[in-house]
Amino acid sequence: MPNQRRLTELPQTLGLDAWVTSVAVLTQPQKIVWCDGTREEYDRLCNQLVENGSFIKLNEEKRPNSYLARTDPSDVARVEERTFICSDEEINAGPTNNWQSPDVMKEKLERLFAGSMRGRTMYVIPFAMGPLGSPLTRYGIQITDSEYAVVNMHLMTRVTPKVSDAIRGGADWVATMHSVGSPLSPGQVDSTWPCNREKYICQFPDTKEVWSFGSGYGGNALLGKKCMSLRIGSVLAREEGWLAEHMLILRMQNPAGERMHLAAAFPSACGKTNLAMLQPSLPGWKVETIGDDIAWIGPDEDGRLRAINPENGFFGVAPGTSVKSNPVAMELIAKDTIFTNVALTDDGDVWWEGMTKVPPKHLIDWRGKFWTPAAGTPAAHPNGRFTAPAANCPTISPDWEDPKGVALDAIVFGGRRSSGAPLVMQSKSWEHGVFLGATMVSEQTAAAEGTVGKLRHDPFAMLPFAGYHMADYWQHWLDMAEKVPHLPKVFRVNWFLKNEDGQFIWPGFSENARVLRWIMERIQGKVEAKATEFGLLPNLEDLGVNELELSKSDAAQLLAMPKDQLLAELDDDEIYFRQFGSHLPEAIRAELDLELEAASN
Ligand code: OXD
Ligand code: MN
Repeated sequence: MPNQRRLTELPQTLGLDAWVTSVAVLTQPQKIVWCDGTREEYDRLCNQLVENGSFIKLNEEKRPNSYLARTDPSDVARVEERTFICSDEEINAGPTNNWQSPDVMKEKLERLFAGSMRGRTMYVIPFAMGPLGSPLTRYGIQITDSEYAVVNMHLMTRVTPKVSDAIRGGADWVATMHSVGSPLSPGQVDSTWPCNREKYICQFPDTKEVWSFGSGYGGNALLGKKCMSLRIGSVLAREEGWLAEHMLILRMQNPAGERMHLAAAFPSACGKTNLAMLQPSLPGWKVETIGDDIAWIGPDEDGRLRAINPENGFFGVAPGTSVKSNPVAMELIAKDTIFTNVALTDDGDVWWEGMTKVPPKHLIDWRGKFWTPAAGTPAAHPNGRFTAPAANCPTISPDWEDPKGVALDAIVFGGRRSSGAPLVMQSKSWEHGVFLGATMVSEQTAAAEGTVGKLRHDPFAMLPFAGYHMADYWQHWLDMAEKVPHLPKVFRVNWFLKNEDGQFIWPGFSENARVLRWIMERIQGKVEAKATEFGLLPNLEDLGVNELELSKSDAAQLLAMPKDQLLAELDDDEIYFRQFGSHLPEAIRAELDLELEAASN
C-alpha cells in the first residue's frame, strides 16, 4: 500500500472507487475485497470466523447453519456516550446529542484510522436499505475490517453489486466506514473479538458520512442500521419530506379479513420484536410482520403515510425470548442465525435467561466460562442478540417487500413504565400525538451502556438516533399535518404496569392483541372512548378484561392516571423542554400548558 494520506475530499465528490482507494491508503489493509452478497461469500467468511475461533458452529442437527460469537466483555452494547453528531453547526445537533465539529472530529478519526487495518482485509460492502426498486430505498457503502460485520450486514441489509453499479452510474449514497481499531503486526495471533478501548461512532449529517471506530458490536458496527437508517436517515428524511423512525411495522387482520397497518416506536429492548411477531390470543385474528426496528415513512399520492422496513433481517434481543413470549421468533431462529453473547449448551446449542423456566445444569456462559445455575451471574449477556434473515420469519407478510410500502392507519408510542402511563390511550389530535411522542419516558435497558432501570426521557424512542436537533425533529412531525390529509391516528401504550407487589398487571404478549383490536376498532369507528383532558381511554369491557384473570384493583390500575403523578411528570417535562429553548415548537408548548392546567385543577 502507498503511504498514508489525509482524507480531504468527500467520498461522493471523489467517487466510489477513488474513495475506497483513499480509505485503503489511510488504513493500510493487507488486501481489499469487494463483497458480492452471495451465499458462497457468507459461508466462506463464516468458515473463516470458525477457523480463527471467533465463531462456534452450533450443532447442525439442532440449529442448522448457525453460529455463536462471544464479544470482548468491554464491547457489548451501543456506546451512546461515544456517539457523535458532527454537524457543521453545533445547534443542528441539538442539546440531546453529543456534538463535535466535523473538522476536529475528522482529524481525530484520521489519526485513529491511520494504519488501523494493517494485517487485516478491508471489505467494501455495497448495500441497499429497503427493497431494490422502492422509491424510499437508499444506497450505502460500508467499508469494514470485521468479518463479523460483513456476515451480519449480509443478514441485515441487501448486499449486492447492483448497488455499487448504481452508485457508479450516479445514484446518491451514504459513505460509511468502520474499523475495529486493532491492527495486526506480522505473525501476531488475532484475538477472537478484536476491538479497541477507544470508541467513536460519528455521523456527519452535512456530508452524509459515518465513521465508526473501535467497536465490533451491533449498532456500533452494522452501519446500515442505526447510523445510516436513523441518524443520517432522519436528516435525509427532513430534507426530503419523509420520516425515518425507530419503529416496528405490522399488519393486523380481524376475522372478517379487515386489515390495519401500524408503526410503533418503543425504546431499545422494550418488546418491538415481540409485538411485531404477535400471535393474537383472540380467535380468528392474525398479525403479519413487516419490520421490527426501523420504519421509513413517506407521504403517497393519496394523501396517506406509507411505510417500508429498510432492513432485511432481525437483530433481536435474545434473553427473555421463549416459546411463551415469542414463539414466532423461536421458529425464526431455529436455523440460519448468528447468536452473539448467549450461552452454549453441552450439546452445541444456545440458551439464555427466560428461554426455559429451568436452566440447563451446566453451560458455557457468554464470557466462555463454565457456568451452573449457582454461578449467580447471567449465562447470557442481557443484551445478547440473534441476527436472522427476515425471510425466515414464519409471520413475515407477503407484502413486506412491496416497494410502495404499506399505508399506515395508526402510529403507536410505548415505553417501559411501572406506573403513571395507562395501558392504552388515544391522542386527542395529531399535535397531541406528537406531544405524547415528545414526552415519552422509559426505563433504561441493557441495549445501551448505562444504568438499567433508570427512567429517562426518550422522545419518539429516538433519543440515541435523531441525527439533528430533537425539537426540530418534533416540528418536522408537526409539519406533516399540512402535507398529509389522511394522517394515521396516534396512540400510546404501556405493557409494563406493576401493582403494589411489584408484579406485572397486564399479561402482555399474545394478550396485547386486545389493545391492538381496540386501536383497530377506534380507527374503524366501532368503539367509543372516554374523553379526558389527557387523551381518550378505552372502556375496560372493550378490551375484554373480564376474560382475563385480573383482580379488581389490578384491572382498575390499567387505566389509572393519578393527577399528582401526572402533575409531577408534566412539571418534569416542562424542565426537560427548557433545554430546547426557542426550538421547542409552539404546538408542543401549547399541549403542555393545556395538560398542566388540567392536572392542576
Ligand atoms: C437495536 C437497538 O439494536 O435499538 O435495535 O439497540
Ligand atoms: Mn432498535
